Amino acid sequence: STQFTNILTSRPEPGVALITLNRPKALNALSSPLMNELSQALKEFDSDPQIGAIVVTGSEKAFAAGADIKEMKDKQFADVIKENWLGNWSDMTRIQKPIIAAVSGFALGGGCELAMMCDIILASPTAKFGQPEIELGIIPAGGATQRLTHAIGKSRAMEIILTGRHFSAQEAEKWGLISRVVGDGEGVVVKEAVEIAKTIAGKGQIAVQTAKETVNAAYELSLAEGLRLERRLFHGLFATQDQKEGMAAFTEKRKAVFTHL
Ligand code: CO8
Repeated sequence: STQFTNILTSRPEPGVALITLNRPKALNALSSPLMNELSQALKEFDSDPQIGAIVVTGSEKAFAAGADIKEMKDKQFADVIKENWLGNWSDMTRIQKPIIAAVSGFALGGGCELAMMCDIILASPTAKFGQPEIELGIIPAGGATQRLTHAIGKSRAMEIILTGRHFSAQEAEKWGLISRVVGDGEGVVVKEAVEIAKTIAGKGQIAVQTAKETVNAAYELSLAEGLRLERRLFHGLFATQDQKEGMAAFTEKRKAVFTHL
């Protein structure tokens, strides 16, 4: 597979891909080269039939401290328009397989937004989230005004985005931004994320990807449209071998062996 310089990739368990952001000297600032590599790795794992779920993590000190400020500071309007700068950030939202963020240390600006593009967020107690863009004279641009507001509500999102203050893993858990705070330290949170990914990878991939699509539709559609999509996709799963196998295994009191067909 492809050689990367700003990220590391591995397969820690059957069915699980692990992507580690790896610019330690810049606290994993999300430079364009890093984001291009992340996009490419995500797409490769998404189309790899051996992989059922993906974990994205950083280091003990930083998940990611945001977009690369040194890269963007001298950019002009004409530059950012013509190169559609950061346009590939939304690539992550088009990945079909579940993505789990394992967050330790700083998840700021684009780093917090990257975590929010994932499907599940786990954090170690040392994680520090925030949207400090206001300190730089800009606003968030990787989705925080929308996704953070949906996740934690208007008043909290306004406070976080307008003051730029950091918030803790415990606050993130209490507010419903993350699933839960896990253990102490990067190693523990990554291990737990890999365990969840392994569990998901053991299910039928068609049902998993359909479930992800349907949950995400809750952010886009009216209730009536969302329920209709859910029902129709549910009906569609009766055309899969995995549905036949899953229900046969239940009645025969054995573990299902999904073939993703
Ligand atoms: N960009 C570039 N370099 C960075 C960044 C960054 N975001 N964050 C840290 N670094 C670098 C520092 O410059 C420093 O490098 P050097 O040693 O060469 O000076 C190194 O990382 C270590 O950083 P510090 O010395 O500052 O470490 P501290 O432990 O003292 O502080 C902090 C850690 C609090 C995380 C601090 O580094 C900080 O505040 N960083 C900036 C955080 C920030 O403002 N992030 C938001 C950036 S704006 C953004 O993300 C917009 C997203 C747009 C997305 C659009 C999608 C379409």
